[in-house]
Amino acid sequence: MKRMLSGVKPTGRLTLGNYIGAIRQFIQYQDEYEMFIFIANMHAITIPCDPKQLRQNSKDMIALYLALGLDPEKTTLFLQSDLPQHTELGWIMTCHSYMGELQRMTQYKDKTAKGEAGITAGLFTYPALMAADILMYDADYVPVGVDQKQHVELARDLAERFNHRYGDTFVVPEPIVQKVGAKIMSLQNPTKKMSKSEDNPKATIDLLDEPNVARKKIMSAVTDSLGVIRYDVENQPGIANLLTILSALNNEAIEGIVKRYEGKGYGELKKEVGQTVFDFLSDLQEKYRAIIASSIMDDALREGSEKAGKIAYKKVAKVKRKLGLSVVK
Ligand code: ATP
Ligand code: LTN
Repeated sequence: MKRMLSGVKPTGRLTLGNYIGAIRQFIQYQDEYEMFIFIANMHAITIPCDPKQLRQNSKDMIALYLALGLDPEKTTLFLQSDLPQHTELGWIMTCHSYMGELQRMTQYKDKTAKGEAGITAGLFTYPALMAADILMYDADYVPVGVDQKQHVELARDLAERFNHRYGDTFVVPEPIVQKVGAKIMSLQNPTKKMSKSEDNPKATIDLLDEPNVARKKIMSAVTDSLGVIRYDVENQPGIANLLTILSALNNEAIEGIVKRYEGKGYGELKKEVGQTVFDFLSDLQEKYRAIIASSIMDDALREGSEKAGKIAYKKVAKVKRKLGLSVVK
């Protein structure tokens, strides 16, 4: 079975966009691949973080992943900071990355270009840590958003460089960039992506939003004045967005929904989308609360870090041997 790995940064609350665009696919992939999913909290601290918030975000993320259907029997789930091998291999990767390579990484480049103050050295070297996260587990595939593709490519280069210098050590990973198609847009500006770092709370549906509040957000979503229900992203992005959400949550083809709404008004469509989101969140949050109240999360993390830890321990030992860092055989 091929291996797949992905990390999620606990830097905010998960949105309906994150679920429909990414998490839903992870959950499908766990049947096809040997999956590793970890909370990339060592990456989160590359920018200032409130400790309480970081802890809460990490917990919520794990509980939500489990509530959404990530199965710890199939997926190895762990917290990056629980395994010191990540930072150990991260340092080794830093020592094999060139300044020029890291300077070309867009995330760092954009921030420096904007003249942002307080950029840490961690933000600069973070792609080397990400390469370590991936190479540690010999991942064949790494599903990421477009913005992260460049980092997976660095991991490929580092794997090849290391294998070439010291002999076969790492699997060269391949990025899998999610097909757009289910891109969920802001409810207030439907030409912009729904994003967890959005300031206007009315634009975004958090997976932990009170279901009634979420319903209201749908009811007040920005649409248009054309008055016809069609899937037309160009001219009716708000309606197209509502249709996409409904189609994703109900597993119903958009064409079918459009047919059902022939001759009907926006109010009716919003009512159904609102109710669907309400039901989805109510069910999800019930599961989330049960998970928070149980020991499921602790058990999943313990088992996950035990399994990942064994692989990580072996990999780092091998790398140290190759580098001449270990003296005893
Ligand atoms: P930020 O606001 O910090 O950029 P984000 O909400 O855009 O965060 P990311 O952490 O960058 O989310 O992305 C996590 C995953 O969720 C990625 O695979 C990304 O493609 C997907 N994703 C994020 N927002 C959406 C969206 N609105 N529609 C579809 N997929 C999304
Ligand atoms: N950098 C990624 C999170 C991340 C990751 C990884 C993703 C850290 N390590 C390894 C895939 C594989 C982000 O900011 N979303």
